[in-house]
Amino acid sequence: MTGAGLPTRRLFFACWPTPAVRAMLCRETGARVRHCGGLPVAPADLHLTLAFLGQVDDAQQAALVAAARRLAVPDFSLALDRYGWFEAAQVLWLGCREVPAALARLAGELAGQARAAGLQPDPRPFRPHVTLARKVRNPPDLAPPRMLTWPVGDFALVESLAAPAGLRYRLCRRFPDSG
Ligand code: 3AM
Repeated sequence: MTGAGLPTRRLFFACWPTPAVRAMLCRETGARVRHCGGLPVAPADLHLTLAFLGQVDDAQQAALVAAARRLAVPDFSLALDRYGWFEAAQVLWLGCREVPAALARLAGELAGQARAAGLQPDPRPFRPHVTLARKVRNPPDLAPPRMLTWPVGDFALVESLAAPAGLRYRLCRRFPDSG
């Protein structure tokens, strides 16, 4: 609910892998995830957050969807070539040594759209990453992976849902629309 009592959804924009990219991520990171001592993110939930939006009401969602449809279609390669660990969040992640300018631009544009819709996106600097495991309490093995290439041709609006076993994610729609 918003302060005005409107129903809301907890939403974020993300790069949402295709089944082929998802399979590659699982195949290439599986051993590292199994040995990190944490809770693996379900394969179906792997993603790269572009802009976390928080609680969004229907009117804000409609404005965000209209704005997202006007953005240029992403078309870049993301080289995933490093592991990292957010110690405070206890998260093992996969990311990139060099952030593609197109990725940083897309994240910045979406954060701008969120502000325009009256939301307050995360003010911290954008650190693109795919969370692989949570509750990783001790420093994991961060030796770099074999470089993985994710061809990014779209982005997605995703809902974060509280489930008995923790958070799960629901793909709302991709941009550009697939159909
Ligand atoms: O993509 P990852 O898994 O790193 O931690 C949440 C998750 O990050 C993050 O948004 C992603 C989708 O839920 N998140 C949750 N609450 C947040 C907040 N208040 C947040 N990011 C920024 N501010």
